[in-house]
Amino acid sequence: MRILAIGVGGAGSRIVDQLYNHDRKSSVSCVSSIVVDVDSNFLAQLKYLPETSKILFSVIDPDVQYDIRSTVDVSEIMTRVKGLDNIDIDAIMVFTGLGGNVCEIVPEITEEIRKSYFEPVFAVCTLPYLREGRAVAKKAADDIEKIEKCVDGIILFDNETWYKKIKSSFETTVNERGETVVKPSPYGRNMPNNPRDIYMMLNERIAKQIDLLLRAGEFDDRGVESAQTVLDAGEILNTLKGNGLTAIGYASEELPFNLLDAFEKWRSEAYFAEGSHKRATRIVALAKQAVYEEISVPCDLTSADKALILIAGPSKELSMKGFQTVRKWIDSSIAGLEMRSGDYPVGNVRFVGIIIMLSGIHNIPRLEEIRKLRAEIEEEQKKKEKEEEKINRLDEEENMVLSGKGGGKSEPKGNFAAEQQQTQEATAEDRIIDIMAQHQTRNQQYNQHNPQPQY
Ligand SMILES: Nc1nc2c(ncn2[C@@H]2O[C@H](COP(=O)(O)OP(=O)(O)OP(=O)(O)O)[C@@H](O)[C@H]2O)c(=O)[nH]1
Ligand SMILES: [Mg+2]
Repeated sequence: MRILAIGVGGAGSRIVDQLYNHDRKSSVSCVSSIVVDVDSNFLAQLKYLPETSKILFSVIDPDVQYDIRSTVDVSEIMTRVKGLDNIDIDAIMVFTGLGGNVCEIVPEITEEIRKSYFEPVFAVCTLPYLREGRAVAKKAADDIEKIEKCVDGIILFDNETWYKKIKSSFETTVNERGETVVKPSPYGRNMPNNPRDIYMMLNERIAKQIDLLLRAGEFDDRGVESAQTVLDAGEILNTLKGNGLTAIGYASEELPFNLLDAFEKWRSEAYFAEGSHKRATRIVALAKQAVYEEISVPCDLTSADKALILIAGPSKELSMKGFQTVRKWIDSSIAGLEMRSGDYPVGNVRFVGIIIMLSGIHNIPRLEEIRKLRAEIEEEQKKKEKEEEKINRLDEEENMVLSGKGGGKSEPKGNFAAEQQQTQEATAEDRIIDIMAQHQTRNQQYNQHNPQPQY
């Protein structure tokens, strides 16, 4: 499957950069890339993309609030996109980080693309980390709703989940000799401290998942053996299309190198029966891992409308029994009725891999969490507005009272002034009474209740 990949903003550009790297390493090219950002440093830091794939719309200082619509020229993006080799693309994918500023331009870009291309447009979006705070979460929740309206589907990747996952893969353990050792991780030797290096790890994961999806059915002559069920690009696109949010799970297992492979024909039947059971359970275990552990965004499988399953590896390792069990499991679990599946027997690899794509998912706990944070902010905002309204009303009433225009129950301001004056007069009167009292004889004591002096 061939795509036009457009990276928008820092996250989008970095992911497309890594996707481009996967693509150029492979013998079949599946991606035409272009990236757009307002930060020249970030564009310069991209490792793999050629300069011709980068579009910069400069702002004086990206850290200072800028207006994205007046900064990015969508027609310029379109001119550059049309200059790419897009003749045989099957889809357009826009990559972006939800919660960022540049990602706000995605609906405009999509709208322009639709004027020139009839291929479906998908977005690949990252959800922010929890620690980025409620304002970013709120923006991400708003962004996703705006983007959802203008694309044919969104593939979600949760930064928070994958950050935790990668971090825990580096956890230390104590060995038999009581020494603290770092557990080997498939992501590298050590967990980096630099956020940019952590993003690299996350982006590598996203790029790999998307790359595998694109490559389904695009193996070169050296690789493909005869497949039992083949899926083409159209079926992948149909699973994604018109169906809201999609999660992609991918799990693989390296096959142990076995010298006895060479003497396969002399092995006993019992050996093969045992091996067949092992191969079937491996496929089922990998499928569970793909859905529950290695998924781009954790979600409720039973809330999905559609699913797609692909298994790949050397044909003798792809157990049809295992494959059927997985198909039955997914088919009976998802809410919808559409399920597609295919196998790609590849001769020259030493791994078995499985991709499970779930689309039209209605229950994504991380998204719910982000929406809850937005609801909290909105609730607080409403409360604040109500309080401000109350204060304003009181101020208004006070002003009316002061200007003497008030009526109804509230005390008119004029009266208040008169009352103040009266109080002042009363205080003066009290003082005179006091003085008089001091100079009066006992008989002449002034009685407040009967102001007639008593002689
Ligand atoms: N997976 C991944 N996520 C990223 C990366 N960079 C940023 N993010 C996430 O994406 C969100 C948006 O960040 P950017 O894409 O850098 O933002 P932007 O659209 O360029 O806009 P600015 O905020 O103006 O830089 C962030 O809040 C992060 O959650 C990255 O390289 N990889
Ligand atoms: Mg940026």
